[in-house]
Amino acid sequence: MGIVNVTPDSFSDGGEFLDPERAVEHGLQLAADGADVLDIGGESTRPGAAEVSAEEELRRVIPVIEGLIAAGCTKAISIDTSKAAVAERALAAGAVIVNDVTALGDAGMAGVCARGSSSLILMHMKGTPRTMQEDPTYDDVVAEVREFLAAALERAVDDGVDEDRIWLDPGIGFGKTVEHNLELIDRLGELRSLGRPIVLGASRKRFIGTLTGREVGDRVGGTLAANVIGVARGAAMLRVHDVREAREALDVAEAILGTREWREPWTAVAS
Ligand code: PMM
Repeated sequence: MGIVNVTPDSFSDGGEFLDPERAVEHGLQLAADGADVLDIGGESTRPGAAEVSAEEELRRVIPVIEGLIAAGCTKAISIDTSKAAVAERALAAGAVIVNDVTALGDAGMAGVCARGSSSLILMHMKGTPRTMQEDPTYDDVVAEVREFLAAALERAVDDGVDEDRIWLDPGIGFGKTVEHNLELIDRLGELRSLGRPIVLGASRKRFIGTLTGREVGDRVGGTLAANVIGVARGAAMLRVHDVREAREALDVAEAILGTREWREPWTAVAS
């Protein structure tokens, strides 16, 4: 999953692709680089980020979705939003996946996904982007994240979302210390027992900067290590900025580790 952030303030690429034409161009490049999915986001979720209105989010993302489709993009388009109204319009414009970092924080979200027959990514976050990095604590981070995702999965299914279309994400960096992030990646396999494929979003995140001393645009080496270990522990999709490098690392990792066990259901959803 390649990231297209249409925001002025995302932590790693804020402001770079605010112009729809540049965002479309970037998305097409990520597709050419080997992304299966393009994740279009109009609201930054970095720690401390301010909220954005639905109107502003729509103004940012809809032209990009429409532009990608008009340009002949055949990759699955994902809308990174926590607002049901934005998801609904994005699905109508051609998106097929809703990436909800609040895991149904908006009560209308599951209904929109059910009606639109979209896939749905449910992510764990402790608190809100404004508060999440204020001393997050857990007894057992993996157990708590697992419990949260199990409850979100149940709610989504109760609200009519097809269980086969749901993906789960531990939310690296969302209310977690460096140690929490490392433990979640190392014990990612424990989330597999929920029976749904796992998405991992570690790309360029702060814990990688802490460990390597690198600035945000210079974290591809650390990102690849996190992603390859994530795949070895059972991640089925990687949300990344640097698609070409991730694809190459995955090709080699998968050649070593064997078959792409979760790829089949994904292909069925995307086509
Ligand atoms: N991280 C960010 C935004 N959206 N969605 C999912 N499913 N998982 C993530 O880890 C995730 C996300 C923040 O990163 P960005 O500002 O680079 O988009």
